Formats: sequence, C-alpha cells, structure tokens
Amino acid sequence: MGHYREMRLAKGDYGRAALAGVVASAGGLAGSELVSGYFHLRVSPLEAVAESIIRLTPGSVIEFVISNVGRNDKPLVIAMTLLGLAVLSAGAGILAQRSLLAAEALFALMGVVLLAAVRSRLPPADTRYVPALVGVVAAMLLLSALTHRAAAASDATRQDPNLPVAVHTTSRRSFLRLAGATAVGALAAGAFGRVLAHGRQKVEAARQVLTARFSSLPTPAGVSAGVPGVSPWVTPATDFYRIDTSLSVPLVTPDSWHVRIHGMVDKEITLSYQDLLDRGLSEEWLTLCCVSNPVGGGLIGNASWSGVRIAPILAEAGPHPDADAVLSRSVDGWTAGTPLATLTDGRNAMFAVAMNGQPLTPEHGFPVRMVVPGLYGYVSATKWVVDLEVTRFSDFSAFWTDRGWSPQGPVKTQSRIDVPRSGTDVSAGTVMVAGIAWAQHRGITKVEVQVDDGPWETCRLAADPTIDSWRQWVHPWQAAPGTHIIRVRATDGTGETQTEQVADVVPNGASGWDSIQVSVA
Ligand SMILES: Nc1nc2c(c(=O)[nH]1)N[C@H]1C(S)=C(S)[C@@H](COP(=O)(O)O)O[C@H]1N2
Ligand SMILES: [Mo]
Repeated sequence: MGHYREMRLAKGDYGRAALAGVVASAGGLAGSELVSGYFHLRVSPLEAVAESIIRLTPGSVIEFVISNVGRNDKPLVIAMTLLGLAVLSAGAGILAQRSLLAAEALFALMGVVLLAAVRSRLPPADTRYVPALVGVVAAMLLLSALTHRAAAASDATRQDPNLPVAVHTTSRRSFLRLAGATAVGALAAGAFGRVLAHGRQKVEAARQVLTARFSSLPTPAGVSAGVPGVSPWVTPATDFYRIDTSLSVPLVTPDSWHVRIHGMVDKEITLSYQDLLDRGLSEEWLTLCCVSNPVGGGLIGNASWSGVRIAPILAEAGPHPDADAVLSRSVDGWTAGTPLATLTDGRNAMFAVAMNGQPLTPEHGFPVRMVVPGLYGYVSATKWVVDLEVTRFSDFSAFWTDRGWSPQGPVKTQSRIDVPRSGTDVSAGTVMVAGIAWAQHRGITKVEVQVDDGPWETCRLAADPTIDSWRQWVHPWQAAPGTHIIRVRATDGTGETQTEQVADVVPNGASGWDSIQVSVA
C-alpha cells in the first residue's frame, strides 16, 4: 500500500479505477448484509445509516418527502445512501490509482460512519458491530486486489503500445474477471442476506400488531435521587444489557409459539400465545441482573414487565410433592434450573411478554420469556421459553451448571457508585456521591458510604415502590482537597449488610464493595 503512481490515466483507465472502487464497496456491503441477515439483527449497517439519516433530518423535510413519495421514505433514503456510497467509492477507486493507502483510509472512514450508525440504531450486543466490520475489511481487501489489476491493465496499455494485442487483453480481462466475479458474488450474497433478514421482518411485523395491547407502569414518584449520571429508574430496552448464547437471534412468531408444562405434574399443560394473554396480564417492576456482572458493572437493568403469573399455571398442572425444581428450555435449546419454590411462593415470577409497555424485542426473548424476582438470569430468565419441566435438582444439570456455575443463583446484595466517575477530578465543597443498590425480593433498607478510612455515613435513599427493583441513593459529601477513596455498601430487607469479602463472578456471583478514587482540586 501507499505507493504513488504517476497520474497519467487514460479515459479507459479512469473507468476501470472507478469500477474497482464501486465493485469493492458493493462486495463489502453485500458481505455486511449477509452477516447481518445471518445474525437476524433488526437492521443491517446500510439500513442503520438510512435510519440515522431519517432521524437526523428535520421533521419538516421528512414530512415533505413523505407527502411526495408516500410512506416509502426508507427505501428512498436507502437508494440515496447507495448512490452516495457509489459516488464516494468510485472516487476512492480513482484515488487508489494514485495512493492505495489514501483510498483505503477513505473506505475505513466510511466504515466508521457505518459503525456509528449501527451503534445508534441497535441495542448493545456482542454481534452488532460484526456485519459492518466484515463489510469494511472485505471492501478494503477487494479494493486492493482490484486496484492492482486495474493498474496492471493500464500499465500494459501504456508501456508499449506495440506489444501484441494479447498482452493488453490479458491484463484487462484479468481485471474484468475479478470485477465481474465480485459483482456477481455481491449480488448473490446481498440477495441471500435479504432472504435471511426476512424472518426478522416477519417477527417485527408481528410485534407491530401487538404494540397497542401492552402498557408500561407509570414511573413511581420519588424513585429518582435527582442526581444526573445515576442510572435512571427505568432502563430503556435499547440500553438494556443482553446476555445469551445465541449468535443468531432466535426468531419466533406469536402464532407459532407454545409452552409445554410437564414432568412431575398431575396434568400436562400446553399454552398458545393467545391462551397466555387470555389469562390476564399484570405489570411489575423488576430489576434483572447477570451473575457475570462484576462489582461496579453494568449487566443490570430495571423495567416494567407485562406478563402472566407462572404460579397459577403451575398450580393447575399440579407439581408432585417431591419435585423441587423447574427446568426451563428455550427454542434454541438453552436451559435454566429454577427452584420450584421461587415460582410458587407468591413473588412475581412470570411469563413476560412486554418490557416497558412494548412487546419484548427478539433480543430480549420475544414473544415470551421468564423473569423471577431475586434470582440471577442464568437460573431463571429464560428467553424464547417453550418448555417447563417440573423435576428435581438432583436429576438434571442446566446449561451454565454444566459449565461450572452454581445450580442455585440467588442475587447477592450489591451497590454501585455511579457518580462521580472513578478517576475524575471534582472541585472542593459539596459533591453528590450517588448510585444504585439492589437485593431483589429482599429490598434495600440502608446504603452507607465511607470516605478513605472515615466512618460509614448513611445515605439518603430514594423511594422504593417494590423490593424487586433497584434503589437509588445519594450522599452529599464535603470534599476536601486531595485524593480520596470512596466505598459503598448496602443493607437488605433481612438486615444483612453487603459483604466486604471479594468473590469472583464464578460460581454464583461477585461480591465485595464498589469503590472509586477521585481527586479534589
Ligand atoms: N434462551 C436463553 N435465555 C437466557 C439466556 C440464554 O443464553 N439463552 N441467558 C440468561 C442470562 S445469563 C441472563 S443474565 C438473562 C439476560 O437477559 P437479557 O438479555 O434480556 O438482559 O437472560 C437469561 N436468559
Ligand atoms: Mo447472566
């Protein structure tokens, strides 16, 4: 890369160079569509760019466009985006004849735009950046290969016009063969990617139909401690952490969904989606967290869940007296073992169908998932749930218990400092130290902070409408100049104070006190 060529391109040379750029980016784009379709992501990088453009465009312009082209603003913006991409890529192809490095940098820059669009349009998930990354790398490799062949074709023409015609033809053919093969491959990959994406679109359409049926609980009064920077009481679905073992998001339509309750029961029950809704929905606040969340970590979120209580359904099935567990299974074969008692003891264990008033997103388990207050997700929160087997802990091993995690996963009492951020500078005087604390189904009754080796000071707690959700806390700290360590600890509704004992996330959740270091000027 990076060699400079004398810019003496003939007309045909320009055409080839531009074609190289366009075909290379088409190849990359097709690759990104294919991978995105495979992962069942809601939008591909191209669609993410189009959606971002629509969002960044003033409403009046969008209205004007819609009134002139009808509801099809998205296809139009996609067409315009593709046109813009083609023009930029053609330019990059020509630039590549002079400096391949500069042209590759231009492609990389377009990649950054794709990644930014994806970041703003897709919820956090390990796979969301993969399609754009695959696309950019493919486009850059193709640009390099095509540019070299285009240059060889131009060289052959220029070096010696008296060379046998066959030489010019061979290098030109070599370029055209690669360009042609790439174009054909791109069309095929792009088309296949769209076919793969179709399943997601069917599920999104089914979600659309359901949106009006669910509602969110109103945010209770007083749950905010009023300090900017603290995780808000409600975690929007787009910010909610996602943990699962499926590379490709399982796609299940409500029409095809059933759950079977069987095993050590008097009567087997199978419910359709409609059967479930017919039982009547309730809404509950619940904080869900992951056993893999390190002290101070972000694998936690709070939402208003709409769903159907599991207890009455289990009661109808009639569990045998010697059963002590329910093994739930998802459509993709993942399993969790939940204590039977936590599903029947009156807590809000439910088959959830909506989160914050919206049908679950496919990433969070559409159409139906489980949530159980007080337990980590790996032993309770089965997404895309289709099977509940009433059984005994001694008779099975679930997905994560097979891999060294504890069969029992009650949530440990924990607290986190959200502000100030560790490692930041604050000015002397009153500094609001604030964050969240959680001990689902036991509740939080006290939070204390300690500055350096001073006394533990009791924080003000925000309102606590349910013992199943996290609770915000705040402490006005009189900051004196110097470097300080601040620690936090919570006490739950059973009177137990969060342990100082540091434990790793394996096998049953991290423990220890969250702490920050700040410099006071
Ligand atoms: N089908 C399925 N359900 C699953 C998992 C999974 O891998 N597959 N992971 C569990 C874990 S470990 C957690 S912490 C929660 C996370 O739920 P979320 O992705 O909606 O935040 O889902 C649980 N449900
Ligand atoms: Mo988890």
